[in-house]
Amino acid sequence: MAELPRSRGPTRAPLAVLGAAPAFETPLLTGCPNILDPAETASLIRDAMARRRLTNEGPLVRRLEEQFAAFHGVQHAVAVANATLGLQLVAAALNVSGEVIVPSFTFIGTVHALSWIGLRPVFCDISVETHTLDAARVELAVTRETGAIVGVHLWGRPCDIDGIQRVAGAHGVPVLFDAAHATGSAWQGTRLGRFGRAEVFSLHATKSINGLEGGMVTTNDDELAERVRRLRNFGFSAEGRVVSRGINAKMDEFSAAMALTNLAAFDRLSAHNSAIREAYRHGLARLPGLRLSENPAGDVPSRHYAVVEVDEASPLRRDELCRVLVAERVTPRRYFRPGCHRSPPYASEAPRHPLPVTERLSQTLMQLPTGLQMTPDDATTMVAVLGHALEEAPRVRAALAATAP
Ligand code: T4K
Repeated sequence: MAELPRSRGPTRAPLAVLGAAPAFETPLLTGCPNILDPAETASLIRDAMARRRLTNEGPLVRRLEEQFAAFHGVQHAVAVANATLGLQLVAAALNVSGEVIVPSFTFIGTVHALSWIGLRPVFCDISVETHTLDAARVELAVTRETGAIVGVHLWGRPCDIDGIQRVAGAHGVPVLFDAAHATGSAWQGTRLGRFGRAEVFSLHATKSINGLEGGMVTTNDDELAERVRRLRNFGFSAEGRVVSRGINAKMDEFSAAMALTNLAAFDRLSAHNSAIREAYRHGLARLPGLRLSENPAGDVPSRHYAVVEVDEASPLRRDELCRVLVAERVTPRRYFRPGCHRSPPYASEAPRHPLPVTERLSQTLMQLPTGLQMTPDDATTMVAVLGHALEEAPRVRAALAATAP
């Protein structure tokens, strides 16, 4: 961002947007990957290279599947190339057809995955407290065309699993959960992974457990797990015969190496993120109109997501605060604006059901960095910057207007 003329008057607050030096020398990114044990990861990758077993259900992928299943207390964990393909494999394995009830407030990948295989998304609103599917609204969205309900454990927060399953049970439709954000998360004291017909986790580099790219389908259903395994590998059975259609959704050994070492250090990452979140929470509590979004139903163990709610009491809007942070070399994210229903190709059709909470949250939430790239003191500095910006709101707004993006 261009430096602003200091002739606007003395800068009381040290804000880059008002011409001061940025608060951070090194950029802080929301989504910066965590690599918890680079030496062990490199050693596993060297071993894989020495074995020349690089993919197609190698030993590291199998070990990861065992450890992921044990970690989540579920019988089957099937490693896949990414969660997008994982969602498609589960939907295909369950022969889902027709319409799929899904939140609009999610990463576009949830919806693309389903529509790519011919399913028609029906967007449903979320709860303002949890940011996950509102079961009462799901009930209103069910029709004879409904082929499945896909809940998203957004920010690692468990969906209203009971409520959604009750609706699904009453109408005889399967439930799957997009657990892309939810590695390590628990619902009423039990780790996610066993709920619905299957759950699909992401091990993308930006997730709490990073496997470069990757995903994991979990289920307690033996037959479903077997079908997903087959579909993941061109329809080959364990005996090496093609017994159905299939695709290539296999995970490679390097991804498994990275995910294994990160999974082993989950508690360390959790503790680190916990301290960062505490610094955010403590600082934000003193700022008007800003607060760290919490899961009302309890803790989310990965603590990977630091989502800030910016309401009407804030003298600056969410988008203005994001620009203030960018000037300080911090990259916040406005996940998940504008809502999938407003993105092509889905925007061409008006949503069938009202989405007021989705509309509001897509304009007011801001996600801040966490992870090993930073310390709790960095979080405190970031909150101080936000506080200065709010105090100087008229000057900040004028400065931003002068450099409109
Ligand atoms: N369901 C949900 C609810 C999801 O959030 C996602 C994925 C999926 C399903 C599908 O899962 P996968 O098929 O991917 O397994 C990113 C990720 O690509 C995506 O995986 C993730 N959700 C989504 C929330 O975020 P972008 O387009 O926002 O990523 P990008 O490239 O802008 O990076 C985000 C930030 O992370 C930037 O500040 C840069 C930083 N970064 C990123 C990468 C990849 C790094 O510093 N290093 C890196 O290597 O989608």
